[in-house]
Amino acid sequence: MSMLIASCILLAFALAGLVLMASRHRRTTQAEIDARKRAEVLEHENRALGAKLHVAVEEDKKKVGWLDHQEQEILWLRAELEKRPKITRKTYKILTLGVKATGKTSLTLKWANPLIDLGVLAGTKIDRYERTVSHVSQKDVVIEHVFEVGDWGGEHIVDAQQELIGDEIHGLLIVVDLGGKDAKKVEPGRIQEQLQEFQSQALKYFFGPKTVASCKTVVLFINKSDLLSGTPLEVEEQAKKLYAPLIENLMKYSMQLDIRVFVGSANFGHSTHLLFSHFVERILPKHAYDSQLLQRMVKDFSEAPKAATSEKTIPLPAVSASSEPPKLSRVN
Ligand SMILES: Nc1nc2c(ncn2[C@@H]2O[C@H](COP(=O)(O)OP(=O)(O)OP(=O)(O)O)[C@@H](O)[C@H]2O)c(=O)[nH]1
Ligand SMILES: [Mg+2]
Repeated sequence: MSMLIASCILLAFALAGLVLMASRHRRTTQAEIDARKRAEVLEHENRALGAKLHVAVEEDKKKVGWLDHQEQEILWLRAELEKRPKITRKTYKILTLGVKATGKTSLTLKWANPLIDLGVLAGTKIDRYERTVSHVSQKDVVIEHVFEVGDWGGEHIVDAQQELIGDEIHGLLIVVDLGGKDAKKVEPGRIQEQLQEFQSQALKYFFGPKTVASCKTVVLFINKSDLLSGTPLEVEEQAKKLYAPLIENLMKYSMQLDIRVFVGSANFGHSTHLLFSHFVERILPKHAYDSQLLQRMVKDFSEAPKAATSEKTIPLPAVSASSEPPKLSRVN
């Protein structure tokens, strides 16, 4: 009996062992399957990453090649720039002054850029404009010759005088008129006012030693000639007669300074283009002409009315050089 019980117990133990082993075997197999699956997934991911890495490496190579190319191009451009002539600027200063609303701004804009549409102009304090006049090559340097025009408002005539006295200026444009802002006819009272403003004591103050030394030309522009009637020659005569005392006072300086009188109209563009040619002729050294400027000057002189060109003109130089069209730009 006890033998039987012992055998049963042994059998039970053996059975339990077998069940345990079977269960362990099953778990091991499942883990193996899972591990294999994970390995497969990882292998797949690895292949995908490998492909991506390959693309990235190829792109990197391309970028390195592109950067190399860019660097080559930069070096080439730098070398080209080095070969190009350097540009330096030579500036000539022209000052515009006169009492309020004589048409200084209208005139400045017109002579510096004849195609401008004047529109409505507000009173000025000071405006500065730059106009490129010519480009001339000298060895490996291109010199850009520029007119810098200072347009002082009539209310700031004292500041304008200060600049005239203190700075080196190359041209002076005094603008007087024949009538006020919206005048329909000549206004003698206004002319008297301006004759007073530029009486001989004041001119003495204007034409100090510094001005005499640096200023190449003084232009008196009698503006608003459209308020007079008659032929251009008659209008010029009448306007000059009205401003005879001022012209006489100015002419006292004609031994030291080049003095020129123009009669015209900023609004109608009468005589305005002559100002440019005149300033070029008087201010710009002859070696500073380029072919385009020369052409323009020849054209202006051939078109100029007889009265305006009756005075002796300086012969134009024969220069050949290329240049861009003149530009007018407002400074600041
Ligand atoms: N009839 C006539 N009017 C002109 C002429 N030129 C300018 N004007 C007028 O005069 C007024 C003043 O012109 P501006 O060019 O502003 O004069 P300005 O001398 O610059 O004036 P401020 O800067 O205030 O000293 C404007 O109403 C112009 O239309 C002209 O040739 N004929
Ligand atoms: Mg003005």
